[in-house]
Amino acid sequence: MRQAGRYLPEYRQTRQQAGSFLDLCYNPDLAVEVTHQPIRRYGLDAAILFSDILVIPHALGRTVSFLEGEGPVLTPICSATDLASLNGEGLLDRLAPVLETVKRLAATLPSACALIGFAGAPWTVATYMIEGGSSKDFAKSKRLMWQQPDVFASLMETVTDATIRYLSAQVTAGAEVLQLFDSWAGVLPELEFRRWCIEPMAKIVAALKELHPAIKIIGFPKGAGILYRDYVAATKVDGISIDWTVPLEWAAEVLQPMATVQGNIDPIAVEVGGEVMDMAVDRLLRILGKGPFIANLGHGIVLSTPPENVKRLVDRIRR
Ligand code: 1CP
Repeated sequence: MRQAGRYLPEYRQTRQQAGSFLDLCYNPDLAVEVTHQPIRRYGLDAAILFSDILVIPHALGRTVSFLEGEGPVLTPICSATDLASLNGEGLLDRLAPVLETVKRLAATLPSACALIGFAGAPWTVATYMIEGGSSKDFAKSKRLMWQQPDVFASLMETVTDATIRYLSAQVTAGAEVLQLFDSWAGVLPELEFRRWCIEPMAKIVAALKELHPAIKIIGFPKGAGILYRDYVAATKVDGISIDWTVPLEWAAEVLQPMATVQGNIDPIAVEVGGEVMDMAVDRLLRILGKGPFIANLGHGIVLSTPPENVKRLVDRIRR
C-alpha cells in the first residue's frame, strides 16, 4: 500500500532525478532503487514493484501524465471511435522497462523478501480512462456503463486482456505474488459490482493460474462491504486485502477460512502514530493473527506520514 512514495525523503530525491513520474516508472535503474528504499529502511517481508496502475492505459496508446499536486491526467474515452484507437499489439514492448525492473528486483532483493507484482483491476483502470483522471462521483464511468453498454463492455474486455498479458509477463520476469487494486470497486451498486469487479477478476485469476499454477494472487476490492465474501468465493483469490471499514471479527469468521486476509490499519492512524496506532495494531493482531494473515494498511500510506511511525508499526508487529 504505497511502500515507496512521497512520505520518504529518499523517494523525493530520486523522483526529482527522474523528471516526470512516468519517466520514473519506465527507468529500471531508478524504479529498482525506489522499490528497495522501504525494504532497506524497514526490512519488510515483501517488496511491491514500483510502477503505477496507469501504465496500462499508457501502453494501450492513451496519453497519460501526472501533474504535480493534481494527480493523473488522461485523454478521456467517450465513444466507440476513442475505443478503436486502443492498440494492444505493442503492449508488452511498451511495458518492457517495467518488466526489466521486475527482473532486476528478483535478482537483487534479499531472498527472504517476496516480490509482489501488480496491476489495477479493470474497473478501476477503466474509470481513469473514461473520467480522464481521478473522480469524486464516477458519473462519466457510470453513464458510459449504462448508456453505451457495448462501448463500456468492449473497453473492459480490452483492459482485462491487457492485464492478463501484463501480469503473466511479470510472473515470467520473477514476480512471486500478484496484487490487483480495485480501488473504486466500492462505488458500484451490487449487480454492477458482480458484473464488473467480480467477473473480470475471476477471469484474470483463472487465466493466470492456468499459465502459472503456483502463482499467488491478492485482490483488493476497496469498499466492497459484505460483498467481500462473494468476491473471495467467486474469484478464488488466494489473498484478500481489506480496507479499514471491514469489521475484524467478521473478516476472521467469514473471509479467513477462504483466503489469507491482508490489512487493514487506517492510514491516518499511521500518520497520527503513538498510542492510537499501537492500539489499532494490537487489536488487529489479536483478532486476525490466529489465521492466515498479512499485516498491512487498509489503503495507501498518506504523504504526511512520519517515516518513524512506519518504523514503530513494523517493530510492534514483529514483536
Ligand atoms: O509524485 C508522485 O510521486 C506520485 C505519487 C504516486 C506513487 C508513489 C503515484 C501517482 N503512484 C505511485 C506508485 C504506486 N501506485 C504504486 C507503487 C508501489 C508502492 O510503493 O506501493 C502502486 C501499487 C500504485 C497503485 C495505484 N495507482 C492505485 C491503486 C492503489 C490505491 O492507492 O488505490 C491507484 C488508484 C493509482 C493511481 C494514481 N497514481 C498516482 C496518483 C496520484 C493516482 C491517483 C489516485 C486517486 O485517484 O486518488
